[in-house]
Amino acid sequence: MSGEDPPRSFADSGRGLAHEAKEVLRNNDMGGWTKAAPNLYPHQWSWDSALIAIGLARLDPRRAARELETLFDRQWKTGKVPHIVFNEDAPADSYFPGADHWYCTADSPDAPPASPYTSCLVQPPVHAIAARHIWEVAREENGGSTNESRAFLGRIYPKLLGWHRYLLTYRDREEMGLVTIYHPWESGMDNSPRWDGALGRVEVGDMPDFERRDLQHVDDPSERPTDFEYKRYIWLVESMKRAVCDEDAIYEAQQFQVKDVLASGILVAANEALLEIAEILEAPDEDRELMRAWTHRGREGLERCWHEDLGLYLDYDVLAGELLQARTVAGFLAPLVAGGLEPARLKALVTRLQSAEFLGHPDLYRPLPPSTSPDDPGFMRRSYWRGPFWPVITWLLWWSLERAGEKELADRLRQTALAQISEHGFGEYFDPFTGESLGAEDQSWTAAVALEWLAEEPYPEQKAS
Ligand code: 2M8
Repeated sequence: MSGEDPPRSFADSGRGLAHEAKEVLRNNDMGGWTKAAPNLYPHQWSWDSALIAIGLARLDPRRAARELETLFDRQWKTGKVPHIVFNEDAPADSYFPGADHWYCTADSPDAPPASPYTSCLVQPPVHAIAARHIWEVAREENGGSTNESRAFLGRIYPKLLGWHRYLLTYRDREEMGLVTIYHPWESGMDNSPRWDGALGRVEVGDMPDFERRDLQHVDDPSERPTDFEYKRYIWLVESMKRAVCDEDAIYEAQQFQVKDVLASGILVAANEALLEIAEILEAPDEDRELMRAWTHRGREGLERCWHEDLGLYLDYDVLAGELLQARTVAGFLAPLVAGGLEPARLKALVTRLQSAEFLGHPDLYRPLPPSTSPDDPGFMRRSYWRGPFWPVITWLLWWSLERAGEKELADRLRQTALAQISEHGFGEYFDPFTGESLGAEDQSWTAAVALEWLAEEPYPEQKAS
C-alpha cells in the first residue's frame, strides 16, 4: 500500500469490521481455496490457508474444511505439505518463482503426479490446530452437523499424521525435537534477522538470471527483501531443483540448514491438537503414544534453544553448530505457542515481552509486537519481517497467551490489534512507529484473524453499532 494513501477507517464506514473482513475473504475466494492476497500472492500458501481456515470456520465450517482439504490434496508421498500450490489461472508474470520455475517438482517421484504444481518447500505446521478449531466451531455453533465435521476429521487425520511424521523424520534427522528448514521462506518470516547469520554464509553459485516480480506490487522497494537476500533465496531454490527435490540429496547439499524454533514450537501445539483429534476419532493407542512422545521431544528440544542472557528462545544453525542471535518476536512466540512452561519461565517471558525492547518500546505507534525489537541491530521499520508488526503473529501470540492463562495481556493485544485494523485496514503488515499499512492490501489472513477475534467477544465498535 502506498505511504501516501489515507488510512481507511472501517470503524467509520458504518458497515463494521466483520463485514469488511468477510468481504476481503469473499473477494480472495477461489472456490475451494483462498488467494493469500489479490495481486502480490495469487496462489495458495500453506500456513496462510490454515490461518484463513481458522477465520472461515466462523463463517462456514464446511468451506473452512475445504480450504484445508484442497491444500492436503497436493500433499507429497513423503508426507510433505508444500508451501505453495500454484494457481494455474494466475498470469505467468504475476509471481516469481512460480510453477514454471519449480519444474523439479514435476520430475520428483515424491510429488503429486499432475498439476496444479507445487513448490518443494514447507511452512509452519499450523494445520492440525486449524482442523481442531473447525471441529470445535462446527460443534459450538452448529454450522455443520457433528457427523459431517467428524467425517472431515476422519479424512484429514491420516494426512495430518503423515505431515507431522515427515517433519519429525526428514526434518529432524538429528532427533533434537526441532524442525530443520532449508530456506528462509520455510519459516514464513522470510527476511527476519533470525536468518542473517546463516544466509550470509550461503555462497551463491552460477545460475540463470532472474527477474523479481514482488517489487511490481509495492510502491516502496524497502518494504520487501533486498536483492542480496533475494539472490540467496533463488540460489537455495536452485540447489533444491538440482537435487530434484529428493530429501536425501537436499540434506547432503543444502547450504542453509537451521532448526527453526517457531516452527518447532508450533509443531508441539499441533501435535497436541492432533492428539485431541485422535481421541475424538478413537484412533489406535499407538498413534496417541507417538504424539505424546513427539510433544515431549519437541518441548525438550525447545529447552535447548533458551538463551538465558537474551531471555529468548533462539534458532540453531545446524551447519555452523551455533544459536543464531536476534531479538525477534519468534523468541517469545515459540515457547508460548508450545505451552507447558514452568510458571517462572512463563513469567520471565511475559515480563520480557512487555519490556521497553518489545511491547513497551517508547516509539511504538501502538503496543503491538514488532517482528524484530527496535533495539536489535537487524531492525528496519518498513522492511518486511525485520520490524513491522503482523496481525497474524499477534493472533498467534494472543492464542498462546490465552492458553497460558495470561488473559489480561491477551485481551489487550486483541483490542489493540483490532483498533489498528479498524484504523488502517487489512494490510499485510504495518509500520510499528506510524501504524501505516505496508505490503499487500486486503491480505486474507489479516481478515481471517480479525474475524476470529471479533467472534470471540464484542469489540467496542460492534457494541456501539
Ligand atoms: C511471504 O512469503 C512469500 C514466499 O513464500 C513471498 O514473500 O513471496 C511471507 O510473509 C509468508 O509467511 C507468507 O506465507 C506469504 C504469503 O502471505 O508471503
